[in-house]
Amino acid sequence: MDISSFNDTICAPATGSGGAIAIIRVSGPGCFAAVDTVVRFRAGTASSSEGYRIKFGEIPDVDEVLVSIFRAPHSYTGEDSAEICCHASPFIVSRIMQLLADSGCRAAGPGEFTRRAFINGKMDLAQAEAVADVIAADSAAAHRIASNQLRGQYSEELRSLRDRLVEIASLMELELDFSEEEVEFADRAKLNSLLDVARTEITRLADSFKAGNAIKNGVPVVIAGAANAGKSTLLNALLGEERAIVSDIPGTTRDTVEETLVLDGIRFRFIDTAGLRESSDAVERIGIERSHASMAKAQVVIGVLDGLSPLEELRKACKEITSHLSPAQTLLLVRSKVDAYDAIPQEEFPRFDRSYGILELKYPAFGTYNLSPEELTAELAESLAGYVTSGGVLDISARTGEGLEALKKRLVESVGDLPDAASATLVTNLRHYEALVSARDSLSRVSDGLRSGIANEFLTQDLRSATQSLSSIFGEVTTDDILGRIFERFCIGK
Ligand SMILES: Nc1nc2c(ncn2[C@@H]2O[C@H](COP(=O)(O)OP(=O)(O)OP(=O)(O)O)[C@@H](O)[C@H]2O)c(=O)[nH]1
Ligand SMILES: [Mg+2]
Repeated sequence: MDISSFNDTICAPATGSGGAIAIIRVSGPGCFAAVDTVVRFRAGTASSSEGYRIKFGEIPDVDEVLVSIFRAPHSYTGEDSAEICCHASPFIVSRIMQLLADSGCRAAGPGEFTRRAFINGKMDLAQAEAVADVIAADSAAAHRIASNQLRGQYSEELRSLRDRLVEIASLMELELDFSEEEVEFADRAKLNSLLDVARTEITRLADSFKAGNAIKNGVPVVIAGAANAGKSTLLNALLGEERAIVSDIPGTTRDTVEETLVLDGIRFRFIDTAGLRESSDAVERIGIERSHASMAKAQVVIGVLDGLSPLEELRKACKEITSHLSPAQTLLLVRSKVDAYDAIPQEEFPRFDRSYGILELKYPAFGTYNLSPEELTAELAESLAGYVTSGGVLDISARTGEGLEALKKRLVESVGDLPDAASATLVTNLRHYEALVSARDSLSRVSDGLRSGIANEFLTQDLRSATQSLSSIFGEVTTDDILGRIFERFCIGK
């Protein structure tokens, strides 16, 4: 039985470049006819073969191949499908693709196989998205979350939550139908407690996004600060490689530079940014705008204060950094280049000498060196617009490595305890997170409305929109537009 709702046949290489063997996937109603035109089988044909068979054949002048046969609906897409296994030469792969095209197949776009699997009911939308996550997973925890989602455990949990909301909605709607007779079917107290339970659960799921996203994509840590403060040098020192260009010319970094590093089992995504300063250079200004955008998306911002700049400059830098932060973000302030202090002759530069008027003329940054990290923290408090830098300003030297272990420790602490990916259901997908937040907001309106006695017809609308938000996660309500956006991010052949 062909359950497919598509009438064309698609093909695509399913393996990337490199390796010894390549697989070309074919799916759709014309699949077996096309394969039979292209491949000369040793015995029989694809069209007459049973499903779950592997057949040996030859594509004249191209290659010897093995073809796996899947009959609808028992295939990934739910359609008649075949996988042609050949040698991985780019020439052979493109020649086979050409021959399939000549036999009526169309080259598939990104994610088209999975899109068909979803439309043909082989998996729900959350599972389809998990396919891409399983492929992209590069840590055990990320793999575990994606696998749970692919197996449908995640959808199950959301579906039962959605069903509970449907039940509440039907209780309220029933009451609505009989409103003329002033019948109150739903016990208000019971409704309230049902709503509270659902809202708590949705809030827990929405809140898990921070941890889920940290596991899947890494915790975004932006290194920000004034030009020449030592940001790129710090990135290189953390990574242990010369990733970003470093120079003594302010404005060296123009674009954001990104690299990941696993600390204590947690993946961090470090983003080095262009130094924050007034600039007349158009390209640098674009870079600085990107710095602002990165800072807005960061979970943690490492504010680098140039240890060789006067205190006034550091105050300005703090103001500049905090003006781009929101309360949910963590700020870690570091004073850079402290190795340079040691190079200063003690007799000329007594570190805690408070009568430094003359020295400041000679060394403009003396006011900065002169302060211990605690004193510096206190001096900067006013410029931080209420932000606290946990543990105070940390002295570091990217050159000697001083303070870097302490900085790493603070980074790990700032993330807190990540829930165990094996036991908790974690949300890792931004689309799901947004749907959950919208469901939670709708439910809050319902709860408030119930308490203040708003008419049921207004409340049921909000309840319905909460239900729809949840359903959109596993794709029971969806649009072509949403599907387009989800599947365009897939690789071709999946
Ligand atoms: N002594 C010393 N010098 C450093 C240290 N870190 C950076 N520098 C120097 O400071 C200068 C600027 O360093 P960068 O890392 O390029 O500074 P940046 O903040 O990325 O600068 P922009 O990209 O221009 O904003 C270079 O000459 C570095 O060698 C350090 O820990 N100790
Ligand atoms: Mg730089």
